[in-house]
Amino acid sequence: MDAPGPHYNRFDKKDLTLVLAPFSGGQGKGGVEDGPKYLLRAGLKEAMEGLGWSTTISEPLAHTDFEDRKEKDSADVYDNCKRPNIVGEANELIYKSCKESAEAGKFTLTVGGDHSIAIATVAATMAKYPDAGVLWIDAHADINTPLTTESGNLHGCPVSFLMGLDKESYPPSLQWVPQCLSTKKIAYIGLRDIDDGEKKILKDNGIAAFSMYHVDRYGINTVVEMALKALDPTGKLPVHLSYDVDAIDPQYVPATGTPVRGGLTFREGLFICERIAETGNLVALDVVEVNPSLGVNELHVADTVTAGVAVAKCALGETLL
Ligand SMILES: [Mn+2]
Repeated sequence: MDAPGPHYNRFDKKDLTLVLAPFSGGQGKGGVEDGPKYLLRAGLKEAMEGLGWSTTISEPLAHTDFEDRKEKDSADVYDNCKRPNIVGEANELIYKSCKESAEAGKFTLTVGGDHSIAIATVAATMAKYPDAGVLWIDAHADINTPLTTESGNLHGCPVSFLMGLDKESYPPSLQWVPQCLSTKKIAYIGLRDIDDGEKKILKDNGIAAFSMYHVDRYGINTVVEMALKALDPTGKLPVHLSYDVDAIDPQYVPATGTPVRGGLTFREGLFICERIAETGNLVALDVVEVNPSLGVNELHVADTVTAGVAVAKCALGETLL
């Protein structure tokens, strides 16, 4: 095993694509589309470069006004699902960018936007690394299907689309999504707000799900080890980290769409990233659900945005010493 500390031996060079995904159509609130802008303003790109990553920005959504369509296209519904057309189209564009990055042998860092964009990011990782596992850090499981979702917001459904759960219920605009993720290749950390339908899916499929109870019971270090083991007992396979900032307690990360009390401390949230970086297996990272519009004051916004940048820094090699 490598010495402690971050490793990126899977990459010949430290080349990184920073994919901007300013998309809010997976949920109803405005503002999360400004996440990338605020993260960049807080120095995200420079931080990556400071850690030795040659960073290229990719803007797959630059030519389509999805916000305008979100506002005006009231016909964009399918059964229970809200805005499936823009979710499907935006994800197709993001998928192309992420896949291109992965195929070029680069690390892919995607910043949202709401968590519906992980349909694209995970599918792209799986296209290049079919044996990869997904570590999903979140207060929510995001594994509703069109049949179980109560809100109809598709940011609560990306995992089910990737798995092909209840696939007969999918809107046409999402039928392109490769059903690439096995129920054995995802592990959750941070869960604390799960719908009844989701609980049943998690149980019926034996999905590795570590809630805040497990974090309290075993401590974050043991929980991360258990999650990694569940994905890959050998510790050798690639890992995609999909990080919803609402996993961290709203005390530290208040400006997010669906905050839930009782979350990870700031250090626990960063430790997960540091530890995954240390495995040398991380190939892609998503940082999602930073919503600058939902801060009650400037401090809320600054806390949340800097937490998002810190997640990326810790995953990409920053250490305390
Ligand atoms: Mn989420």
